[in-house]
Amino acid sequence: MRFFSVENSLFLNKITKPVKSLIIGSSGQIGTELAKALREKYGYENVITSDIVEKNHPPYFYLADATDKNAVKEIILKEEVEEIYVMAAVLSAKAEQFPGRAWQINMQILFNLLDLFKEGYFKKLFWPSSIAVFGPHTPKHNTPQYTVTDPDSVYGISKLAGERWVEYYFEKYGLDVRSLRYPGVISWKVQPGGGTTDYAIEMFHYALRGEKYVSYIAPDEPLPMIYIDDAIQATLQLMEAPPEHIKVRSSYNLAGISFTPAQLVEAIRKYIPGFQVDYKPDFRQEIAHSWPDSVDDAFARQDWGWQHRFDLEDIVKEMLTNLQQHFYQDHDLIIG
Ligand code: AKB
Repeated sequence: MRFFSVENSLFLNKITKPVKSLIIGSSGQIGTELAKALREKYGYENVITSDIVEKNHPPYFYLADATDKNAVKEIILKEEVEEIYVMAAVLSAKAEQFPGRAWQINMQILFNLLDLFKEGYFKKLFWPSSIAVFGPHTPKHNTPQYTVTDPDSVYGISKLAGERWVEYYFEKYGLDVRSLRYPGVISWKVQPGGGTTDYAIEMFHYALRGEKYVSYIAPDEPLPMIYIDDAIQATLQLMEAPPEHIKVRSSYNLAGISFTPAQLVEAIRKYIPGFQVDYKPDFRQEIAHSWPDSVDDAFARQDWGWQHRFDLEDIVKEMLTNLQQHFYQDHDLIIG
């Protein structure tokens, strides 16, 4: 369990105190679900959230810019935060449009946290990496944990640099930083913004609205993807694992499933047969093509028991059911 224990010398019984976490970027796609999962497990008041946009409310929420080190430090001190999850980043497609800004934001947030960590302000850090660390010369199929990493996107370069830094801080200063190379994350509650893999989520929305979708990814381009529940489960499992089990201190490969746009369309058409799709690949297709088709996450499985639960069929059912129920009630779809 994820509790620090304090010895009570008089009665020799263990008093346990829940760990207090801070999620930076808590209003985004992964941050929203992570906050919910952590709060269900450890109590609402033990999970502090913060974002640059105000979608949540105080108490336990702070409107803050994570590139401002002092703003983050103030939250840590005020709330006695012990563990931090950094879910704020400029994703791949957006980063290609604003390279300098994306690099500055992604790296500044990480360095602020590494500095504060080194200065002793908290005890454990989760920092997300991505399949974007791989590049055109990486083996595409079942991409291993240790292989060629020659990303040619700004986002990928920032993630790879981040991986090198977190491992460096672990080796040099013993900082307990943990990381996952997320594939494309499929979720229904909050849409991501600015990612290459976002097409998969957009397809569900268009299908449910009865609109034609124009895919910016080619029909036969496979990409590694994961359902949000699996992504959250992996994050919690990694953070809860005893430190001696964490053998990869850069970032763990993480796999769910892989599919192409054409395969996703076919799976959605089982429920919405009239769903129309056109293909007009743009610069995001080039990014997608430089990423793996599938990744090998054997290290995550061996070291801390990772196993994904959701396959394509499960994801399609979950997405259509939840989106229909929460956003498109007027669409009379029956999912068996
Ligand atoms: C993106 O498409 O940029 C992200 C990612 C794979 O890191 N979803």
